[in-house]
Amino acid sequence: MQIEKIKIEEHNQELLKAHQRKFDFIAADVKDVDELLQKLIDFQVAIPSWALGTGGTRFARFGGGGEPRNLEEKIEDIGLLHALNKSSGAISLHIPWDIPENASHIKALAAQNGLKFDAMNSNTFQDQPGQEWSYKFGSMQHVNKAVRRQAVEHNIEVIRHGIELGSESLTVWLSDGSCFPGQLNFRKAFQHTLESLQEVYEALPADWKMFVEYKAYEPNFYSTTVGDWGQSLLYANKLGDKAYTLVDLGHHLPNANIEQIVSLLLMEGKLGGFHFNDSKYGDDDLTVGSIKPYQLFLIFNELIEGMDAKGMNHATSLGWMIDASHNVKDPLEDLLQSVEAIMVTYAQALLVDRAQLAAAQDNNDVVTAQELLQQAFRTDVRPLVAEARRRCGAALNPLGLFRSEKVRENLVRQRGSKTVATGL
Ligand code: AFD
Ligand code: MN
Ligand code: MN
Repeated sequence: MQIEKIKIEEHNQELLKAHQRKFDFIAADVKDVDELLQKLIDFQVAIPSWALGTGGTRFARFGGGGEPRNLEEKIEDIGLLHALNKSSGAISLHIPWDIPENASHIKALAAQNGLKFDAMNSNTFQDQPGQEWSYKFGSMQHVNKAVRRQAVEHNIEVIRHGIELGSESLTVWLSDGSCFPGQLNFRKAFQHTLESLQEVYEALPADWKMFVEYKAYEPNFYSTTVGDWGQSLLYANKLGDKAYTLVDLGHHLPNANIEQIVSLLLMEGKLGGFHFNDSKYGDDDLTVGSIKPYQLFLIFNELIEGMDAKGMNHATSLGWMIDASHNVKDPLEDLLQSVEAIMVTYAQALLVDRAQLAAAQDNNDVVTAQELLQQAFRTDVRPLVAEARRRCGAALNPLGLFRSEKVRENLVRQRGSKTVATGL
């Protein structure tokens, strides 16, 4: 299904008057409003192929209808999102779930939908049918060289698929670790993992990046071999210039100061990619901004501060992606909410008066520093985000149009009520 341009125009026309009033109100207070809007227009967040269907927990999965049955339909769904918000112009694939049968056809289909191929994701946390060696006791960390070899070859295979599609990065998330004390020799596990990553790194094309994602726990509950940003940074530093740390918001221990992590990784030139989601307890994969919006704002504040300090481009220097799972919501509606939350928070962080904040910090004026941050956070920037969308042909209210156009009902009619997306 596609949303015609004319539908978006009609929708915008209907909302225009009320929107204009709210936009004029906030625009009057913003310095260089056109420059800010251009930054919002340029900012794109990749959608992972695995977030388009209903996820599940280890207890149950309550599937919804009309979910994409193949890679073509996943691209079609992200094309829909992108038509509505013009902020989700990229797809991130997971191999083997999304192996393209005909790469040039898939590439053309993505281009038709205005989509690029973001980072490729490898999978050595599951055994696939017909696979020779099991990953039960890890992949790149494994005591058996043959298992490590298999994991390395899989990652090289993923790079090959990515080259065909025009992707430029590989994200490696390893579930490797141990469930019980004594199970693993930590040093050996690290060395094996490093050697395996080095072999994959050797296979990276010159213009590619490798993102090493860390996670504190789960599925292993005693130790994880890439367990935190320190370990990820160790690997990335040892691998070389093309290797970076990837921060997934749900992969920290409770109350970790993620904004500080982000700041220091940027300082070291080693922050490469970002996975957005929200959580209350762990890797909950909930809608961005649904639980801790102030934390997200503080993270964005450091992202902008750190990127500006290095002259980085907000839109293109880092790999931005949503990494979420939807158990009770319509996945597409949830993704629209997540993208909106990201754009709102980015806009708020752009409003922070950096010169005044630096002066307050230099004067140890703690009160002013807090006022400056909260002034930006408490500003309702939604009309700015909506205006950026309107200016590039997207909908003033993407979620509203999704519902009034009965997108889900149409997808259920086309695809059926009991479809399951590959990988879920
Ligand atoms: C994991 C990680 C990682 C991985 C994904 C697989 O966040 O990004 O690729 O889930 O579904 O928790
Ligand atoms: Mn992730
Ligand atoms: Mn995760």
